[in-house]
Amino acid sequence: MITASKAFARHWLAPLTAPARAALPKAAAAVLLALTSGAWAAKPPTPPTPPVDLSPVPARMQPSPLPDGWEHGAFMEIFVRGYQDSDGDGIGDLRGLIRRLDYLQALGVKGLWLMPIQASADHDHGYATVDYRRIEPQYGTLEDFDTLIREAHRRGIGVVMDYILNHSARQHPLFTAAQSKPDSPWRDWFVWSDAPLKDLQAWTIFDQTPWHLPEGARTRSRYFATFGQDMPDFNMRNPAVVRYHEDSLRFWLNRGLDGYRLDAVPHLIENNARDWNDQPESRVLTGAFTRLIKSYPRRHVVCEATAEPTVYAQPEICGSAFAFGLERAIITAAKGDHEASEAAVAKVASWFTQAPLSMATMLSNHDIFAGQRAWDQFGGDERRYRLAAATYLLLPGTPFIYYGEEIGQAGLTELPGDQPLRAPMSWTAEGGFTRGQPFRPLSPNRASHNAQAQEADPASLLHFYRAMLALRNGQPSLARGSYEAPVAQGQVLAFQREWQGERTLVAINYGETAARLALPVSSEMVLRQLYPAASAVGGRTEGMTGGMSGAASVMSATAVVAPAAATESASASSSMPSSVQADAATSARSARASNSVNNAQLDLMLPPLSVQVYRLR
Ligand SMILES: [Ca+2]
Ligand SMILES: [Ca+2]
Repeated sequence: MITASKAFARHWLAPLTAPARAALPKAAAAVLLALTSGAWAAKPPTPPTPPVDLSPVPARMQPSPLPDGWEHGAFMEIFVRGYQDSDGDGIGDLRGLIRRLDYLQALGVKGLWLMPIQASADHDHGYATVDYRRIEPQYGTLEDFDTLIREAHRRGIGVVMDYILNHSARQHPLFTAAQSKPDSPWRDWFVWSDAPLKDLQAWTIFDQTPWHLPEGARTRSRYFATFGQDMPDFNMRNPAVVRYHEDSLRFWLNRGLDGYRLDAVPHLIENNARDWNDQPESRVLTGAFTRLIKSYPRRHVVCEATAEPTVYAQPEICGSAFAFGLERAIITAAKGDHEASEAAVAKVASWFTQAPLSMATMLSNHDIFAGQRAWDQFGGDERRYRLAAATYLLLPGTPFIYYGEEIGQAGLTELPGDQPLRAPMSWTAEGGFTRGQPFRPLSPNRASHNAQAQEADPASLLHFYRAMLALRNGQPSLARGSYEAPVAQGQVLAFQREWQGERTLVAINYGETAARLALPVSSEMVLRQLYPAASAVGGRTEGMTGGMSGAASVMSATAVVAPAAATESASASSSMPSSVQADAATSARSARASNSVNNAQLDLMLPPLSVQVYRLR
């Protein structure tokens, strides 16, 4: 256990790494030595004043107001700058986000991932941090943050935020100090080399050298920056740097934050020009940060680890990591281009037979390497869009919806890099994001695809997302259950989920033609249709599949099952044969479409481009 006084000494000594210590007058060194050994007779020397708050932050733990397992609910990834402006300056902010919490609650999300909200230098994505303990002034204040946490919790929603361990902004005051004076106490907080550039040529990261001369450099020392010269890497081998991050992580946890999305963790520590990605040291260090965060009750950690996501999802490293690669397979499966789709269906079906069920899933995010916005990838084909959404929202993993995805928001065109992915959220046909001039153009399809219009239309994409989240929130097996009996049959995917005796079956047909799926099941099984809503049986098929049924697919989607009372009695008596009846609702085009259970075989008829979900028991 670290006492306050020892922590103080440790803290002030920490920045004084070898070269700095050597430069200390002997007397001062003696005093410092006395401090570390716990002798407090001498007065502490006046330490250099840090240009930013580096004070230790002891843990202050409170019980979490969130329910057990909250992190298995769906999250929304939110770019605060682009979500809702509250004061007319054209920039989204925390007060604006607070105003939209009711919308998020009604959608059924259980968690928010906020892209960086700490003070940053880039004035866009926020990954160039200048102060780890201050809210980005354009987004609001600490008080706004506290209100956001309180109001989110009141709605049963947890909040995790981005934390950038690997690097700061070039404008971070510690880096500014470090680059201006080689004898700065913070010089060793970053990574330097005095070697001539020709000796550093072996280093190439993302097709460029990671070694950069500081601005106005008077020496030949270069700093190391994995993600370009604007974001210098911290020296994560320096214990003082690690402590600073630990304290800063606790700073937000103490205020009630529910966890972190840890950015770029395979890049924490580099060994040499060849061994710089995903080094064992980075895994160990990431695991230590995760343990700190999870020492607080019910906190969640999700890592961005493109190198080996399944490894980083292991409990000893992050517990969860984004399942990069799965999003492409899901979108390819849903696009339906025959051969590619079949191979992709097989890949999707087998994914969670290999990967930890705790992984984080998505269709796309704020980075262009993860693909365009889903709307653009599907060229506006909403039927296929829905199949992709259903797939990742019903598979294992914690799904992360990218803001605007639930209304089919289109990306921008003709902007560089990944800016097209981060337009303001389309709240109304006019935009509804700001009463001022938005910081970036609005989405081109906002007239038809905005939250207000879709709220009013029960057949909209927004209502489809709500229906999928209602399934997850109503059936624990879909949120946190096992992954069993995966089937990839041509363009049909089926799988089962089980949690504490509740078993669900999901079947998705990505093909343009109806498909029959025969599944072996227990002879005592009782089947209850959860989606499309059983109440729609016998009604028009349009709408039953959430609007996916076009004219070509007017064919019965019905399954069907004994009435609830018969269902109960059947399950109560194992000697009775399954009572599931194929009460085939028929359509003009197909009188044969029906689902049935016979002799331990379940026959499902799947209309084209459809999703069916059943409860089995
Ligand atoms: Ca604003
Ligand atoms: Ca690094």
